Amino acid sequence: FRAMSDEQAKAQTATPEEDTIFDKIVRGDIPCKEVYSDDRVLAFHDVNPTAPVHIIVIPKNRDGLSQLSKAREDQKDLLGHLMYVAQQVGAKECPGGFRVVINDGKDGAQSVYHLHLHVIGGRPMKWPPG
Ligand code: D5M
Repeated sequence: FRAMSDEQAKAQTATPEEDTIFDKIVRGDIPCKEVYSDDRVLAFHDVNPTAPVHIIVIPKNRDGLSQLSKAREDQKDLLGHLMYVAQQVGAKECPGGFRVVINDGKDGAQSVYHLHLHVIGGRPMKWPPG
């Protein structure tokens, strides 16, 4: 019971600067199905796929990039690299086309506060998204 209370208290005070599940994946503390890795970026299959292909692309070093709206000017090169990796992964896994999504904040339905691009495909997408 004590542990549960601690966990609940932690959820109440969680800030975007705290460790996320993606930090644990980068460190290798929890496993992922990796599809791409380099010195700055990691891509892996989403654990809860919304389409036949659903890949998450993240910066290995979060460095304050909890969400897109927190991006700094000195991170523009990293943002470009993330999109380039998304393109490479998408073109390889989804030759018929794909979608790249970044959810930002509460209204954007963001759940993990470590910037990530969703690469989604393998079926025709609908528009507009919900
Ligand atoms: O999307 C966060 C996404 O992260 C969501 O699609 C599930 C995915 N996710 C959460 N935990 C894991 C693990 N452990 N492995 C792989 N994928 C994971 P958001 O845009 O924040 O709503």
